[in-house]
Amino acid sequence: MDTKSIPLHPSEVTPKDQYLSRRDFLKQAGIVTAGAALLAACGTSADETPVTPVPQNLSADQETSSLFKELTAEESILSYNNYYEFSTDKERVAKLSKDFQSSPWTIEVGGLVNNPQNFSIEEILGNFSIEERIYRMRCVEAWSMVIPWNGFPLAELLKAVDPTPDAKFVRFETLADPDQMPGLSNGLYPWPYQEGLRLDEALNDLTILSTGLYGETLASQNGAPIRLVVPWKYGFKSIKSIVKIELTAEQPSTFWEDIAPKEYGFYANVNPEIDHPRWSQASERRIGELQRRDTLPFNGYAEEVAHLYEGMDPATLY
Ligand SMILES: Nc1nc2c(c(=O)[nH]1)N[C@H]1C(S)=C(S)[C@@H](COP(=O)(O)O)O[C@H]1N2
Ligand SMILES: [Mo]
Repeated sequence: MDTKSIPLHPSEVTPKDQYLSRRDFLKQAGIVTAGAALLAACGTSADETPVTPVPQNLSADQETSSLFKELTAEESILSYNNYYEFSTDKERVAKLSKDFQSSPWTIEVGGLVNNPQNFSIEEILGNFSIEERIYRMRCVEAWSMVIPWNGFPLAELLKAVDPTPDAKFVRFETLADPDQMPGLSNGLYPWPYQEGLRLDEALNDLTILSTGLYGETLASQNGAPIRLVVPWKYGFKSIKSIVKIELTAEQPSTFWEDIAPKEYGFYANVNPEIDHPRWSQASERRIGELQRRDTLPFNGYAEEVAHLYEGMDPATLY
C-alpha cells in the first residue's frame, strides 16, 4: 500500500482544513512519500503543483485519493464515539473521558511467543515508524466514517515478540479502571473489553495499531494512547486503549460475542448481504453526508483480504 506518510506528532487539535494545508506544506518541502504526494496532487488540495510520481501500484493510489476526498471531519471523529467503558451515549464519551490518564502506559505482549515484552508507549513510538493510513470505518450499527489514522502494522509488533508455531490467534484487552471509567459500574457487561483476531488476520498489512489521527496524538475518546484498527471488520473489532496482547492457540472470547453471540460473531467481516438480526447491513449512513451509501463487501478491502476466508461459509463470518 502506498498510503504511507511521514510521522506527525503535533499536540494541538487541528481542524481538517489546517490538516490539509499542512500536508500541502510537507509536500512542497519534499518530505512526503510518493504515495502521499500523488494523492495530494489528484485530491482536494488547493495547491495543484505537479509532483513527479514514481512507479507504484496505481489502483492503491486511486483508492487512496478517492478516500482522501471523503475524509470525515475531525470534529465528528472526536465527538461521536462508541466507548462503553465511559458511556453508551456516543455524545457523552468525549466529555467523560476528558481527564483519562493515558500516560504512563504499558502494553504487555506475551502468551505463545519466544520473546515476551512490556512496551511503554514511548518505546512503541520510538521502535516503530508511524505511517498514515486513510481507512473507511463501518460500525455494525450501520454508520460509517473515513479516518486518517497514524499508526503502524500490528505485524511489526508481533514480529518483535516472535510467536511460537502453536500461536494461532491474538487476543487484545482494554484497560478496566473503575476510578476513571464510569461505564464499568454497569455490571451487565463482561469487562474488561476484549477482542481477537486469527493470526493471519493480525499479520495482514491492513491491520494497524493506531497512536493518532489527523496527525494528532490519539484523543481519549478514540482509544488513547493506542488502539487497534481492522478496516474490513465492523468497528467493534477495533479495540481501544490496549493494555494487553496475548498470542493463543484457541480462539479467544470477544466482548460482543459474549453478550449476544447470535448478533455479533468472532469474525465480524463487513458484509452487505448478511443482515444483523435486527437491521439491514446493505447500506450505511456516512457521518456528514445526507444520502446513504451502499455498504461494500469487506468494507471495500476485498482485494486485500477476501483470500483469508477462501473455503469458509460466509454465513459463519458475520
Ligand atoms: N474498549 C473499547 N473499544 C471499542 C469500543 C468500546 O466500547 N470499548 N467500541 C467499538 C466500536 S462499536 C466502534 S464503532 C469503534 C469506534 O471508534 P471511534 O469512537 O474511535 O470512532 O470503537 C470500538 N472499540
Ligand atoms: Mo461499532
